[in-house]
Amino acid sequence: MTRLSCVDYKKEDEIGILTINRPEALNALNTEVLEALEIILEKIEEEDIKLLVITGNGEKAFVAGADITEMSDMNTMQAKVFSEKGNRVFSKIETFKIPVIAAVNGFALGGGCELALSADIRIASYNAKFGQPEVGLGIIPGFGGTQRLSRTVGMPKAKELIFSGKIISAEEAERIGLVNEIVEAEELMTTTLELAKKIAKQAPLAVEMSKKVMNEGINMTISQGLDYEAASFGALFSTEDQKEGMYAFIEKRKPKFETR
Ligand code: CO8
Repeated sequence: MTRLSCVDYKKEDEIGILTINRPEALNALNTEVLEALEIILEKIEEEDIKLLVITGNGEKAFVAGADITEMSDMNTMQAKVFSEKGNRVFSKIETFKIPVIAAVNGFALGGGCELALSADIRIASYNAKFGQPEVGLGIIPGFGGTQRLSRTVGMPKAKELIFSGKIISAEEAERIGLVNEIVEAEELMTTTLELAKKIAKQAPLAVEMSKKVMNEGINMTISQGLDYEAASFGALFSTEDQKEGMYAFIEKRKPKFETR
């Protein structure tokens, strides 16, 4: 287990687990937490893992937002710097080579919802709650919410949530596509790790490339995206994993992927 400030990291087989550990403030993100996340994420990038899980410590909150106390007296420049710091960390998560799953164990509000949005997949417990309550504080989402929420749930729903600041249940979040799956709180980690292990069994380069092609393709025209897919599809045919995956099928055995 590595601990830096209020962020814990441990490795379980091929899966990394990152925990925001500041339960006394419902895991709110202050500068210290963001800086610790930035440093730890850089270290994790060098680790031999196939998937990263991000969660919050305690039963109540995933992350209840950016730290309101710290933000309250910021001036324009400080707020911009804080927003850019968060964006740097969350973009790193979004573009992480390996898949990232957010295991949302409670409140995911403001910056917490934005952190979950930067992951590839969100699994939530029934007690999780989601929302972007920033307008009630006189600000707007500043860690990517205005961009990633609409790309995830569509512009009308994102506008409804951001304009009203309303907090929605895990069931509602699942209904609108913000959450992939909801489970009982005590099953959150088991379910998340089951999915993580299933992903970890697939050909690593293929998983990595599908993430990249999907993430980058969404900002392209459909024809550019299809060209990008074809080029990436072709590139995988010069990997051992493609030969192993296909020959294992033909030889009726389980593939043994050696990459990474
Ligand atoms: N920041 C700082 N402290 C917090 C935060 C937060 N976001 N959320 C909770 N806490 C603290 C509380 O102050 C309290 O501390 P203390 O015990 O010292 O009084 C402790 O955590 C427990 O919280 P509560 O007593 O309030 O617990 P409740 O169960 O009564 O309520 C809620 C739980 C509903 C989650 C409530 O705490 C709440 O509304 N929190 C704030 C939610 C929020 O508005 N989040 C959005 C923040 S803004 C944001 O995230 C913007 C992101 C972009 C930033 C861009 C940079 C410029």
